[in-house]
Amino acid sequence: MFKRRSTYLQQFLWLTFLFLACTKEVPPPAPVGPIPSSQQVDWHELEYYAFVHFNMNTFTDIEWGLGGKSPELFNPTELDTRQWARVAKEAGMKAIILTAKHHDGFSLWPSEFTEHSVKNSPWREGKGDVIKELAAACKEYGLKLGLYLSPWDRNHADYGKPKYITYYRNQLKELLTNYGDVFELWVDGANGGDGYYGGANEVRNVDRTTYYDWDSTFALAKSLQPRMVTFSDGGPEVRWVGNERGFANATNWAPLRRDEFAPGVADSKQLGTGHIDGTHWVPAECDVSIRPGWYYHKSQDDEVKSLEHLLDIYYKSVGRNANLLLNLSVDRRGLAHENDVTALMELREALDDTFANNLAKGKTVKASADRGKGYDAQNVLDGDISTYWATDDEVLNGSLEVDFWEETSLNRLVLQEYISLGQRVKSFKVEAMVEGNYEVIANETTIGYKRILRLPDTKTNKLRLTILDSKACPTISNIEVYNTEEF
Ligand code: FUL
Repeated sequence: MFKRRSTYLQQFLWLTFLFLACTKEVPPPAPVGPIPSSQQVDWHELEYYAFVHFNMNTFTDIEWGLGGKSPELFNPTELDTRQWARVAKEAGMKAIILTAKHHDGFSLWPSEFTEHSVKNSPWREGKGDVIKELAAACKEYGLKLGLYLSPWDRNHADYGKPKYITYYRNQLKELLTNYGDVFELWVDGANGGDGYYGGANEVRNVDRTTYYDWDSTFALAKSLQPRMVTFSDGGPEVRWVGNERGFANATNWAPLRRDEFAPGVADSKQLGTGHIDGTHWVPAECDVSIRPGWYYHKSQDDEVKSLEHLLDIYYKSVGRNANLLLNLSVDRRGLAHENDVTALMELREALDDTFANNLAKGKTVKASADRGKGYDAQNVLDGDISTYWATDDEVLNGSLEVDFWEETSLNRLVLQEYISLGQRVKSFKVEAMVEGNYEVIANETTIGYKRILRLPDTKTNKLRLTILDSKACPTISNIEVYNTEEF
């Protein structure tokens, strides 16, 4: 009798222990390295958006205006920012960044601080405001608005003197106060050289690291738009990818040793990869034009990038932990050109086809180990990037095996890390089960917010992702698998 009681007691204790072990809250992994701000997390999720180069250069047929052209030349005949927004929306883009002022200094809004603007142009009899129209169109189509304000101003008489900084900041204040929410401020690296400069027609150079006092200028911008991110060669919040081809490197860290850079002072080779030991979260943005030039030139109407080229750009930007800022060269009518629109829609269709049917959805996934309750493998297939698989703190590698239950053809793999805890994975491999054995089909380095792999055409019933090395325990939030006949 006594023996029996003790068995019941033992069983009760054992079950209680198991219950507690299974339901006990496991603390999340500690963050590692720099982590993104919530604005930066939102920025990552935009992934793909439009650049629009449209300004005085559109009417003079050049890329870099010297700054001395008359505002009379700015005269679009059918300017329709709603068309830009409709095109961007239908292309699956999430925002539009417009050249409010390029290096020639012409301002697309009636700035109080210069005569070199739309207010002295024949367009809308000098009463127009392109930024205001675009802000309204973006709102109507549910897109975010971003603005490019060139620090270099080849029109302004004071460029190169301390007074110009006040002018630049006054213009910044106008743009960031009068047009509602701005999601990104785009600061170009081109600074100084020859120009009109109020009629002086000379060469003016500035010290790129000190002239603009960027710390204060960016602080002012952020005080006016706290949810906005600031872009320049080396950040502070979003960095240039180091080329204008639209390609990030396969190894791409969001962290950057930011203090080694300034707008216009950048070793572009480092920007495509970032730094494994980066001190700040400064993810890369890939800016590239759909045509050879940034501005519209009729002579380039037949040089719009092919679908194959655009897809390659997509995989080497969005697919490599960077955002894609694809430029449309709005023409002299003030419309996105038909050839650009056709190319964009082809790209959209190809992406929709490719990523329509996630073959891993609803399937099972097994991990080599997990951290406990809340961090199990199935989190990577739940379609929710706020849940993730993680291992114990001291486990820096591990694998996830997706079981398709049947032979499945595949050639695309999407992977995501839970970046709010930092970018961790240093290297990984992908294997497919072929005739009972695993065969390596990819050997790669970083993942980050998103990595998309173009895998060889593979037929398999199981796919295994193995994290080989990581800065700290891996945190994988998403796995998707596709099969496509597109490039
Ligand atoms: C460059 C500029 O000089 C080009 O004109 C263009 O605006 C491009 C996006 O950035 O640095």
